[in-house]
Amino acid sequence: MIGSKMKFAIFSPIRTLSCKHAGPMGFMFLYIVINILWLHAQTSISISDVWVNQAPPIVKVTAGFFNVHNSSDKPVSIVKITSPEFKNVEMHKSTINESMARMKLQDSIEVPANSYIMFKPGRYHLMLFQPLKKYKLGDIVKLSIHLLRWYGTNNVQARIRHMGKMTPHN
Ligand SMILES: [Cu+2]
Repeated sequence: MIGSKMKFAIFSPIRTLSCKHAGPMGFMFLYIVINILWLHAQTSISISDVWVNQAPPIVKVTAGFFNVHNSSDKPVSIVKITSPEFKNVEMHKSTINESMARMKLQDSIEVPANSYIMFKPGRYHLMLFQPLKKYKLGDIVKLSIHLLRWYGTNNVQARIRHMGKMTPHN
């Protein structure tokens, strides 16, 4: 009866968890699962080349860019981006429709398995509204990239750069 023994070995921690008086074994099991998921999430998503455009002082909105690489075998979605240094941050996608450049608010952006997405002028970009202070070239601003479910949040630092004449919407 090896089969039933194995079944018990696999399902008993789950049964322990669903039990009203979850014992130390149940907590240990949960702790291990959370750690495995956390470790997996930490190693599967990497953010690079993060920068924010230096807008003229009177302009209350600017654009931000980065690359996101998903090295896991499952798609991972970016669901929100926040910054303590801007009142609001949105994710946008630029498109050209009947030779008119438009942008669309994105509730979430999925990074396919073993792939990457580049946020760059004319494509995906961040819109950062109402900076809480003035920034000069080379300054650092903080961004938090929130991922779906247990993938958690990546806190990154963005450098203030100048993107020249190119706007995120063309
Ligand atoms: Cu936009």
